[in-house]
Amino acid sequence: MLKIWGRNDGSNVIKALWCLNEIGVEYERIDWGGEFGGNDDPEYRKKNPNGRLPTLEEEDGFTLWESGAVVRYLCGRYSMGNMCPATLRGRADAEKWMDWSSLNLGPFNSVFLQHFWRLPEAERSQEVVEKAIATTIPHFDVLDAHLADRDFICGDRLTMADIPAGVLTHRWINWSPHRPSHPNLEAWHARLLERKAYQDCVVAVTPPGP
Ligand SMILES: N[C@@H](CCC(=O)N[C@@H](CS)C(=O)NCC(=O)O)C(=O)O
Repeated sequence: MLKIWGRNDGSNVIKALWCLNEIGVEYERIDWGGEFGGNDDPEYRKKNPNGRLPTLEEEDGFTLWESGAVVRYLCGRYSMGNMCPATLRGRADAEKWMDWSSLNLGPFNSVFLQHFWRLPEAERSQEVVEKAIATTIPHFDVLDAHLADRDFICGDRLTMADIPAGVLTHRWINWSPHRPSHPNLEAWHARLLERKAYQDCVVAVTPPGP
């Protein structure tokens, strides 16, 4: 059976898990990293030399790391023409939004986790969090405008394009209570909330915010 190495609450692991749950592929998840440790285990490093999560492993020994690559692979393998758009241009468009989301919406997630949960209390700074919010707002302005005339990022159905943004938007909405209103983004998030896979893999494991 396909394996995913990684604790179930890491934002990058969640991308792979939500994707697998959406496409209905059975998998085994191994608690790894974070409080479970194991990232420096030499056998694990053979699978993923970065010692990070997630790592996908198939029965024949094929391994893959880097969450965006894992999501693309899963959608291409198990959901071509659905989660993975069938045309080259459709796929490029979805991949564009996947990369854009991780690059632009991801840093707020890291800053918040550090300054709300992980750093010793004396080193936490609300100012740093506020700066990360201010830097991230223009990116959400872009996504909000894009969603004005479509239900999902690539059109009328969920695709792999929604995965990284969907994971990071749930954190944004829960962790930045004073953010500006983004009605199209919020409507899209509400549509994601209707999905069991999103509830199970994203909502259920998102740490609470302020
Ligand atoms: N760019 C990588 C980042 C991987 C990454 O940093 N993952 C986090 C978890 S979300 C991690 O491994 N953290 C160390 C740990 O949890 O032990 C990806 O998207 O897969």
